[in-house]
Amino acid sequence: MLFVEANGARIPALGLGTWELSGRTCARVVEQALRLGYRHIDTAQVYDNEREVGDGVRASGVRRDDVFITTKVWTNHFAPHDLERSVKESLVRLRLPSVDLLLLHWPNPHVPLVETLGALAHARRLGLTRNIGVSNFTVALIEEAVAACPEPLVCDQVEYHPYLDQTKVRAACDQHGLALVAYSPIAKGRIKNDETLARIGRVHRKTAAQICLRWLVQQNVVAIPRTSRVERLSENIEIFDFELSPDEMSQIAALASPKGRLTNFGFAPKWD
Ligand code: 1BO
Repeated sequence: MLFVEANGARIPALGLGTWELSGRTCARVVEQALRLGYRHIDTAQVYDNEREVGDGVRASGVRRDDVFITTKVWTNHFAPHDLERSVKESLVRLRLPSVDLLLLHWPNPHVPLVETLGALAHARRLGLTRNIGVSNFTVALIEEAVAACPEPLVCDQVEYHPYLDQTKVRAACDQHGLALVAYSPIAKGRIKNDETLARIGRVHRKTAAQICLRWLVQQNVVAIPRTSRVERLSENIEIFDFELSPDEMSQIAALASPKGRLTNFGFAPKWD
């Protein structure tokens, strides 16, 4: 497993995303993923599956210290007094004393960012999390957050896959030492029948999804694909035994389109 280093954090380059996984399926997939060698699990308060993630981690038998666990604070808990309480509730659901990474899930323009970041940093100082970061932040918001946060931020988690150009966010992350963590890294399955990825896959004897994930980790990006199917868990992790050429990397980057974004809620910020 490769790691991405970011402002003191060491994040496994491939993780399991759990958005839209629930109940027994979620616990079973987390357990299987850890048995297969995954060492990074991503959850969030709003996914309503922190309890099942905790169940899966315990059932796997993998030592807590060997797993990197992220959760995210939902935007209705951004007021400073509320953030700490909500994180403690997440930890009760996960049945853990702390997480490895705690993120602000989406920007919330109704609460001053400086106050929320102060509360996030305080949660770190209390030992509720080892690292802090943000998610769905634009370049302007990254700049504002880095300037206002009393503790180093280690990542921005955003949608990223070959159909969505994230050059500007990547550059801002690089400039400030943040890792870019990619959610929906295989574009919710839309890459499956992509001609370019399939052609490159034939050269390396890999699937389109494996080519796509390799393309991300080869840019020093962390990818957190989600799946509920055990065979896909194995497929997604078998990306560390080959390398894409610079020309193949460019061919994949050229697939980006202005209509590539798949997650765009009404409360989303104005994207770069
Ligand atoms: C509302 C969830 C978006 C991805 O984490």
